[in-house]
Amino acid sequence: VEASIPEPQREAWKKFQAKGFTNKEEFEREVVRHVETTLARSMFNCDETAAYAAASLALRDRLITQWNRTQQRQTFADGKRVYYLSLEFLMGRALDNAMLNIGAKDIAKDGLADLGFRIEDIISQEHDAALGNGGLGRLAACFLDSMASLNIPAWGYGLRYRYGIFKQEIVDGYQVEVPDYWLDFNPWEFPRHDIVVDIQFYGNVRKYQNEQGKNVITWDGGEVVQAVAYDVPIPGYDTVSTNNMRLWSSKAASGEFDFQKFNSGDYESSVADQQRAETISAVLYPNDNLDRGKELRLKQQYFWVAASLYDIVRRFKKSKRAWVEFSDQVAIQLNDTHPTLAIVELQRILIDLEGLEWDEAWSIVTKTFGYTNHTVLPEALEKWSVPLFQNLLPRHLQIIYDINLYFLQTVERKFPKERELLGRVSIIEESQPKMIRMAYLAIVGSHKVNGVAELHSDLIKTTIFKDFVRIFGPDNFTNVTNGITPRRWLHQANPRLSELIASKTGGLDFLKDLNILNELEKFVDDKEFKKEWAEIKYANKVRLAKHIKTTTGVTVNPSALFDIQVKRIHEYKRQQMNIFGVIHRYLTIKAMTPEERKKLAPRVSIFGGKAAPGYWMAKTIIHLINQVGSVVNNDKDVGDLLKVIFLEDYNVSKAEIIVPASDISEHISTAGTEASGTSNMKFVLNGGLIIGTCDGANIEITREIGENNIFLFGNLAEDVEDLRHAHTYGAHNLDPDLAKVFDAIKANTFGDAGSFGALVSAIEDHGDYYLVSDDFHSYIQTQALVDEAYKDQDEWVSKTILSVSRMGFFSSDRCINEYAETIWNVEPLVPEPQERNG
Ligand code: GPK
Repeated sequence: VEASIPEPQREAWKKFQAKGFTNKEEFEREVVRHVETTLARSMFNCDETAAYAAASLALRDRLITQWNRTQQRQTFADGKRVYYLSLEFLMGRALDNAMLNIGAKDIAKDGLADLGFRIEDIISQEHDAALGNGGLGRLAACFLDSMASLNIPAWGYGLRYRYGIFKQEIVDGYQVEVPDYWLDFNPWEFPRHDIVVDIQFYGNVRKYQNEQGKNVITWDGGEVVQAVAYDVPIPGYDTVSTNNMRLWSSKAASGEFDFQKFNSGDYESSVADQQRAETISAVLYPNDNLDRGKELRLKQQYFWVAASLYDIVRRFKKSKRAWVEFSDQVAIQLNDTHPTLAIVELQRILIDLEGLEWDEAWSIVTKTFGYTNHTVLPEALEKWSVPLFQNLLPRHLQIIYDINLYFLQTVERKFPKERELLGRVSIIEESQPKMIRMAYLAIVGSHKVNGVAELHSDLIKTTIFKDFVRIFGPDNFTNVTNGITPRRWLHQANPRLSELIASKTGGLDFLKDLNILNELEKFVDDKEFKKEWAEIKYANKVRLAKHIKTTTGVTVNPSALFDIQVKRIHEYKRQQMNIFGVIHRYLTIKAMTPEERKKLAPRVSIFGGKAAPGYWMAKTIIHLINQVGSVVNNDKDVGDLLKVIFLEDYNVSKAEIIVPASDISEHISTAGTEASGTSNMKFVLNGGLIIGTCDGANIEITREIGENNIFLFGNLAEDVEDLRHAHTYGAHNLDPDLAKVFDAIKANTFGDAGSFGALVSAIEDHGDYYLVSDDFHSYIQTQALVDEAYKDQDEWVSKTILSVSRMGFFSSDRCINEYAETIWNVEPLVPEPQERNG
């Protein structure tokens, strides 16, 4: 239905157009209005939570005006849009970012002060939007920020989980999971109760000839669930462009809550139907780099993909263009294989519903999609069991079989003599039961496949996707090295450093063009500058020390070297190697004379990160870290020389406190396992150095900042396979220092050794798959180099300044520009000057 206001009445609309605030007084008026009318409170009843709510509502009024105009402008321009499909968006807090991006932070700060509040206290009231597990989800959030900031017409599509990633509590040294119910009050989302899509599951497929003699395929019966849209505005930095993130929430289809059943007393089953529908978007699966093949997860994937594609196709059809133009209007990026069903769903829409021929449809599909791979770990590559899939999505299975058939036919024509090749690249794995290999489906259905750092992109081409490079040619495979948004990860997290940089580079332009950081290079030997630089780092460490004190009760010395490893707990990321190194340090200190101890650089080893609830080994690592902490932190011989801290519930807002406070951070995955890593970039950008392996983006960071400014160690990716082979078939010689660490653990130094048996025997007896022993010596030696280097503070500070000055490459703006040019073929849509700030 057309619902636009007729021309004669539009004058009245324009006169009363929502404006929001443009100065401090108007901001205050809006805040007070929201406290009094929206929240029904008063100045006698306004705590920080209420002030946060009212300030956010005032901000969002401004945002929504910009958002509406941006959408109108994009619709009118009728150009190409990007759709970023991601099951995870790890957004963190929105208020500070919204204030910064729309340029209202100073107004809000002064206005809130007039009303009796400190802006920092108000910002910290907000609950993180934690709809993601780790790097993959945070990358999607940085990308949204960059796409809006670069004026690229783009929508994010995801799921509106009722529960985000669980909150982590540490009880007696063990991780305990607590549900994250975050939607109590969320001013940043707009329910669109008028945008509802019916999504179908199960049922039957029928094939028949219609009156014109054409073959028709229908899919019906089964269960129907409704997808309701919730929109979240995504403001760009220093632009009025405000993009949209649309999250789908599931609810029972009308009629699903069966009043007949209800009235006849069958309450339970009528309620059960409703709950079953709502379960689909209820919780985020808490696994990082792991696929578990659960039916509900597949339901989530199809629910989200089908709703998003319905939306995208509907928008395209409004433009009345021919189908061949679809990929001129639409670019869809698949964030990992989670949305791969979109390929099948679009093919289904085109052939079953729109009546296109297979080949014509398939050509549109492959031009539309791009696929980003984020891991080579075999346990993370998605596969769906054919029987499970057949039951839930019978028509989609047929289409997958057809896609596979045509694909294998072309392979056979191209490589007629290679019989085994067909089995190797088949989308269907001939196992018991048969499995659908989602990464293969994603490759076959996309025009570009990319990895997320150079080494990773090379590895996928030479290992897991090697056959596909031969089949499709090397041009279909490319690299786009990850990036991070400097708005959140420099300016918001480290306001003083940002201010100092601004004072030397002529303002905040570096937040839009991070290569401007280059200009800092001339200050590497500037005494005054270095002093300020070092003071800011110290202040950030004091801030973290306070957080440590209030959350753990442990006092740490801010002058000590802060050594930080925060990320999801995983054997491949090797937090176990870090804690073994800490134990080695502890044993070394214990064996020293008091004189020797005086020469040692004091260190605080800080850990943080969540273990997947079902990942027992990761939970054991957390337990060991806490046990080591309770022994070391209470040992009088050690004092300030070593403290071991586990920070509870690592998340985005805590990262904003932790990242600016590092001297050294650890990125020590087994070479070849960490696709990119993004926290490595964040730490260096904030004036910390890193110790790391030659893995993921560490390699490119080294290239940019120079090898004198990074502590690299360990075996190379190219040697990993041979080393593993040697463990399996030769004697595995345990590193002697590591052997001493194990002896201490076995002597119950850190509590019952039995608790840690599995950790030790993974290395001693089960092949040491992650090469902890092989890399241990190199790791310990390199940590000693860190100690030495830290003693020369003057040199250390110069290294950090030089490093920051060379980090421009790692802006997610650079990264998004590469996607836009090489994969999406999409142009920015820059707002007219009069639209800005008005
Ligand atoms: C990769 F496969 C996955 C996954 O399931 N979750 C996840 O966070 C990460 N990732 C990689 O492990 C990181 O190396 C990478 O920087 C990040 O994705 C973003 O690309």
